[in-house]
Amino acid sequence: MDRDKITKRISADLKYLKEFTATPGNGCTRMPFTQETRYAAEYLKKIMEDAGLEVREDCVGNVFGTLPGEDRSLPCVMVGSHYDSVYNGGDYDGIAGVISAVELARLLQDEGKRLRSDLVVAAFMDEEGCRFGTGYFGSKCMLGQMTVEECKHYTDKDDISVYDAMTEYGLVPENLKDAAWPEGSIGHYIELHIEQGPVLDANQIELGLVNCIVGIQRYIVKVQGRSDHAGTTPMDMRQDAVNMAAKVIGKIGDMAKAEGSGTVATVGYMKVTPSAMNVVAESVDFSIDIRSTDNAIIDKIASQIWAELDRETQATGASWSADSKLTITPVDLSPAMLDIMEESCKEHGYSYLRMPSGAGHDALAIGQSLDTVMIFVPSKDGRSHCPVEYTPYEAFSKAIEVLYDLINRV
Ligand code: HGY
Ligand code: MN
Ligand code: MN
Repeated sequence: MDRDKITKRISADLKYLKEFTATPGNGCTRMPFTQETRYAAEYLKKIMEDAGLEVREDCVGNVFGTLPGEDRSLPCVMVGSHYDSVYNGGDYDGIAGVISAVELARLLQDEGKRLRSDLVVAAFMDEEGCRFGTGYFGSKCMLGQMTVEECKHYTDKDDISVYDAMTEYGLVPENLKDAAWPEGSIGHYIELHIEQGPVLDANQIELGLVNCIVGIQRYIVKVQGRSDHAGTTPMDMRQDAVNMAAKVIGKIGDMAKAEGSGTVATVGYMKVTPSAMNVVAESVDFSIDIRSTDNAIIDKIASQIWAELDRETQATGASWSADSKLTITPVDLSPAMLDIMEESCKEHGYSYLRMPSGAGHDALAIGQSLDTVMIFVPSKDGRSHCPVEYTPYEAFSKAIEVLYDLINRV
């Protein structure tokens, strides 16, 4: 297979797409239902059409391109990823998987080949959940697992709901159910993604064959204290929300470390109210993201955090609450597709490692109910979700070669 041709085509697309960011010069910021996703969607539709695919954008912003198979009544092979990003993220997370899927269609066209079933290239909206605190929005809509009520519930930092953002974007959230694919219409889901961690790069391994994906629980916690004068209020009379939240937050990392086996817990977002130097904080909102391949460990850490919040708030007569943003269990991926990919790696002489994914991906949502697999390419120094995220384009061409074998053999 001409990997230079592959590298040349995907690099041209990725260089073009990285311009669709709200923070030029400071990483990729392509939030769902924004001008940036609109530009990216139009570009994806164009290159899918150029590749001879039947193209459509669904009622929630997912973009699909279909290359008809020999028997269109068969469940399709879907290959894809997401085209939104985190704030100030990298140029490869999600979008490189979408472009790699388009490249698979181009390769079939170059060879005048057809799969037995349809090949569907999928570009999902709002996998990251950064703007609204959700996650896997587009893929969950495809699975029929999102409701209009939830769209009204989830809001961004400016208190704009998913519902209003979709409306503003020109969509009709009431049509949400139309995004669901018929039961049995998707036979396999395959996702190529950057590893976003250090394992492949540190060990100089070319490809990761992902055998499981961690479960995730995400919350926004509010510690509700009382605002007071910072100078005149004695220390034993305070309900200082920052002081209470900090004591709990300071223990979360050690809770995860104590469990080992790749368990992680992260506080990535905090908001202090009223946030003034001479005012004892009235309240603190902070995020929690807990992940493990063992769901019981995730539940255990959540319970430990709730117990610490009880302890700190009861001591001062304050209170706390937690708003659940995401709860999704760990998923084991397709042994059969892993075996096909392993065979292909051996044929091509690519080094590979069967490994878990600490990042979520649309495959985590889809793999709960469908035959799913992922393939990783190395992330330089393990860095991701930041502007320095980097993977050489030729690394993708090896993964695309393995996926080309997979879609022809599955
Ligand atoms: O957060 C994640 O695991 C993924 O990057 N959305
Ligand atoms: Mn991501
Ligand atoms: Mn991603």
